[in-house]
Amino acid sequence: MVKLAKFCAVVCALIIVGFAIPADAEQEELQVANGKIAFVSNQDGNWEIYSMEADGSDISRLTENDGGDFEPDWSPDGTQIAFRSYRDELMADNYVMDADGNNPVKITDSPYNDDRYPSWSPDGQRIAFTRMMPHSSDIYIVNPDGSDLTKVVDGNGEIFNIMPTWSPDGSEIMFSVNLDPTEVINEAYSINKAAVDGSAQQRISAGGMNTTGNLDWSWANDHIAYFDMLVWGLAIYVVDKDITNPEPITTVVQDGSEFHKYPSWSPDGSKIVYEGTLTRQINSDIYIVDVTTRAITNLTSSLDDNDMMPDWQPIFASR
Ligand SMILES: [Ca+2]
Ligand SMILES: [Ca+2]
Ligand SMILES: [Ca+2]
Ligand SMILES: [Ca+2]
Repeated sequence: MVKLAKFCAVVCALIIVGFAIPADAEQEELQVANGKIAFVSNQDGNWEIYSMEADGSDISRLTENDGGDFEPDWSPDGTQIAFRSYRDELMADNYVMDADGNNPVKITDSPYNDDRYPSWSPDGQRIAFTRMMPHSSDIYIVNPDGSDLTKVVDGNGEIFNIMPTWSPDGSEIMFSVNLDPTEVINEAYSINKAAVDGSAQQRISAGGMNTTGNLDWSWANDHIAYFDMLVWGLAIYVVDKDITNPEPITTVVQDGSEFHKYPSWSPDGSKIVYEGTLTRQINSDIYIVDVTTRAITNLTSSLDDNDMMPDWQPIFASR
């Protein structure tokens, strides 16, 4: 009996291990990890996009031209970056380039409109963005090669719909709605959601949420990071996808001198990188906050210029 039990223990273990290893290995290969951070800086005189390691080291310039380059957003496989640029026109268009800055391609072309806030879908097949007009803005979705441009949310000449972010399953977009840009009172702003074809649009924020956007929906933990305008200051908040129970992640001195904005989740959902200007600081830096411990790290304290609009690169590592 003892021998049989031993034999069974060995064989059963082999069977379990035999089946378990390939399945686990496959899952581990698909594990998303935190890569580099892309950001915008004027350290070389013009607004350019840079990348750096998540500890602030190894800064490398990815764009070099006389027009402003803004709002980098990594593709979900971490190989490309979508961004807004004024390199060709007075009114910005959206572009896609490789992670090292090579092969920039213009994907929108609107001579009389600013195209802003490009946001990559989780499957990498589509990019949502905002087309600004004098009194409103619309949300469009386009392929990363510029084909198949589709308007999905219409501001009807009176509503600003800005900064789209995608749900983890890619079926919905969430965006910030601003009824009147001159109005900074609660009810002027809301967070809305729609299916990717623009149908089923609904307001999901309760009255009183005072956000101008910068929404970033985590595909790891299904929560949304955004900034909230407190009294004379901006702080980073996290909220569940139904926009209930907002939780402050950073705190600011509420004297109008401290601003935290442009939050971007780490791909593993544990941290948020953001643009911060602190009291008595004359230029902005890139900060990381650990969502659990609230520990804060300044990645660009050595850079005497404005460092802003960070976005965290997803990479896929087998552990
Ligand atoms: Ca530039
Ligand atoms: Ca992003
Ligand atoms: Ca344009
Ligand atoms: Ca700085």
